[in-house]
Amino acid sequence: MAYEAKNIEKKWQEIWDKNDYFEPKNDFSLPKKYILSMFPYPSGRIHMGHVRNYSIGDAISRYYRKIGYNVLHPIGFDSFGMPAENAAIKHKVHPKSWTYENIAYMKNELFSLGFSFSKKRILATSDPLYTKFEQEFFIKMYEKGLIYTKEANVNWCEQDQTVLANEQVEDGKCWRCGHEVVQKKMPGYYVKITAYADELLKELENLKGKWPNQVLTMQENWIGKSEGLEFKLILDEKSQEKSQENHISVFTTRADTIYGVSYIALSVDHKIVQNLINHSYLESKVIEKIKQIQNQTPRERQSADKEGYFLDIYVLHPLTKEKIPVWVANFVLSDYGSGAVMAVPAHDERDFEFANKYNLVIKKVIECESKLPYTQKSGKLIESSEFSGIECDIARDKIITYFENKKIGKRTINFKIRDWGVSRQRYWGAPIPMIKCEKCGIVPQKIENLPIILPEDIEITGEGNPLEKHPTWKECTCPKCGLKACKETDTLDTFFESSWYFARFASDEKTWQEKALDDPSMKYWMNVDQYIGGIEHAILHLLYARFFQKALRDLGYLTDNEPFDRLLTQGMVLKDGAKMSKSKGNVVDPDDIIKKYGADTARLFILFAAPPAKELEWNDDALEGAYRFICRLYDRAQNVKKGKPLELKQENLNKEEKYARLKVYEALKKSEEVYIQTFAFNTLIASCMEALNALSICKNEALEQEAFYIILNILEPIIPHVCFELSEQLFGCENFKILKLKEEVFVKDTLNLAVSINGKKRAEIEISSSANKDEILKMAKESVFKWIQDKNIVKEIYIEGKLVNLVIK
Ligand code: ANZ
Ligand code: ZN
Repeated sequence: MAYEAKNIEKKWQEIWDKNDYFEPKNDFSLPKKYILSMFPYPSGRIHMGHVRNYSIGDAISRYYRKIGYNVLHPIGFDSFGMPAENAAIKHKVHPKSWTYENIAYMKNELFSLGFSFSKKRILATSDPLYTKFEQEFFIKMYEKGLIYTKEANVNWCEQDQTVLANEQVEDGKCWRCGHEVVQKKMPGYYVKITAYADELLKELENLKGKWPNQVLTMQENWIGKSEGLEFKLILDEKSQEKSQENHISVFTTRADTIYGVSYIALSVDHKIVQNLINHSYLESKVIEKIKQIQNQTPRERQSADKEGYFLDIYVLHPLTKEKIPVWVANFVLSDYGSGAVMAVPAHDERDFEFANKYNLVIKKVIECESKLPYTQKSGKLIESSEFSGIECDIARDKIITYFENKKIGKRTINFKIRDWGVSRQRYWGAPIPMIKCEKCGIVPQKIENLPIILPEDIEITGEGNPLEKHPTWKECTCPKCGLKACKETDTLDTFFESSWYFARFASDEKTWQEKALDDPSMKYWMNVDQYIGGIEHAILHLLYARFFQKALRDLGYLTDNEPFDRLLTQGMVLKDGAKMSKSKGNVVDPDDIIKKYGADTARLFILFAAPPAKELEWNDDALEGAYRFICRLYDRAQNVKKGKPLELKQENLNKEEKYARLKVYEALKKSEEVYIQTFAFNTLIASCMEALNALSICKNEALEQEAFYIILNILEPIIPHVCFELSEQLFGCENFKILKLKEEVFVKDTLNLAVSINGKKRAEIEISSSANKDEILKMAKESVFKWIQDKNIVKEIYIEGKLVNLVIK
């Protein structure tokens, strides 16, 4: 019988399915593991990145089941979003049918790879039942003040005709389509992620060692906590009159440089700038320039050449009372701190460049040898009145305290992270469950009326908001006053859906109809023990999900503080050095591999080709190699004696047999560390190959039997179909237990000793570990006979287990 992947794989997939092998058990007394790979977007077909992601998660899940854990390993589809609408425009299909056809196809592909997903807990985030509870969360958050509306400058993608959150703008471009993002003032709903900024930052600490450092650092920088001083600079009398304000607030992280301030820079959106424009104090040429800058994205402003205009107003320095000129400048961010900067050109790069360009005063206040700007945070203060001579770290604190004592400023913390804008002007998303009533204003839908679902008769042209253009959908009555009102026509950012799917998965599916999340399941299954997915979500999904966990905890739905205990970010799958992608035309279709070689070969290749966190370069030869390995394993198993393995007596084995058995047990030992700790599946597979090689020169039936029992067991989480098949053929059991390590196998019964003469190594001997000193010395002398035959040995030194040294004359 030769190896035939197709039949074997079909057979076992049916058996697993029939026996509900992969369903989590509702016995909450068992130890549990919740293993989750990020769910896919139903783009149409599974790609190699998915195969990698799910092969890793599957191997871990299968291992934990094997050692007695109750395992939750679910899958679903992140199924709202733009591509469905783009397909609708291009191919005239309805986004819903496009999506659900893709889901059906991809589900089949996933199960044909033998992934041990629960079938009862599959969900799609576009299901009305999912929308229902998502809208419930939205309303609960709104009522708690965690969601609010405001009109603000937003990132707008012309291509996708929709708003993007800050996290979804990468290098000034749309994360999805790569189109340049522009600024647009619009009303929208915002999630108050900033309310959790401190907690989101603090708890990164607890994730150290469990999440990749790179992800932790990216989140830390994104949250961007700065400690500093906020204080007011009073405008002189004439300037107050002109600007209609009496002061300017600034935020500085470098209070130690307070004596080096030589001008104040305002952002173009600062209230004072607007007031000066409104009262015609600025030249039309300047106003024109300011308008231009206002239309740029923050990023464009940052990368442009420094540019600004003197506003012909002055503030007084809070300590020296000197007059300081006020400028408007393009490099000052509108929505950070107070949108105004105390500029210290001697010690700040941007301030320096600006001062140079406009010939402004540059005043050095930290002692340094190097040329200006000197931006390091070390050195003693100079020209700083009573603070001169103090190290700047200490001075910074002293100056803040001084401001606080005089009640002219306060210690302040600023975060870079901004609230998450979730309104999208697209059709294929969860409707925002809010109503606009002329009398009552903005009113949430009633919980009992959820879900608010999408109309199916819709025209999608790619222009304008489809729900807004629908003739009747938005008509409704106000839940508060009963008058005619309007439904909100924006839908939710799809990251809203993926922020809580892991908790939904953990709920008993029998409760799915009635409630969002069921308590006993949340307490038992959450949080996710091992999460696996791409690094591209480092600050998008992974940050939103952490926020949701905390918000849902505070709304009483969940108890854990963090959603994901451990995180593995798998590396990309490359071909010819580039990421596999349709646009580059270098994709390998997993379906083709399954057809040609079978699912086990695909899985073995993907886990053997590289450690999971590293990039994986596609290699046809290695794929062939994986297939040949499975064929050989199968062929050799045909000659193994059938029946449960017998007890093996270590002392009855010869040298080669002992070595082969050692290799088998080494692989067994390694399996524990790999499946639980390192996930270096490639090294585990290599160990199994080594063991099989060592075994090939032995002719011991019982040893072979034991070895196959163990190796099939170790490899089963990686190549499950063939391992189930062979273990059934050989041992008549379908799911067998990992054997305990036998310590005697690891006891070496021979060891190698170096033999030196006058300290110089001349030979090596292999001795039995039970040999005594006399026997060892005798063997040692024989091994170096030609060097000592006509010499006198004056001293014989034996260092136990290490070496023999003969001193001769
Ligand atoms: C004076 C100073 C002197 C500053 C110096 C830096 C160096 P982080 O660390 O990112 O929080 N700043 C404050 N508000 C700003 C805004 N709206 N747009 C642009 N820059 C702004 O940055 C804080 C520092 O960035 C602050 O400290 C302020 O400049 C500037 F040698 O104040 B500093
Ligand atoms: Zn009303």
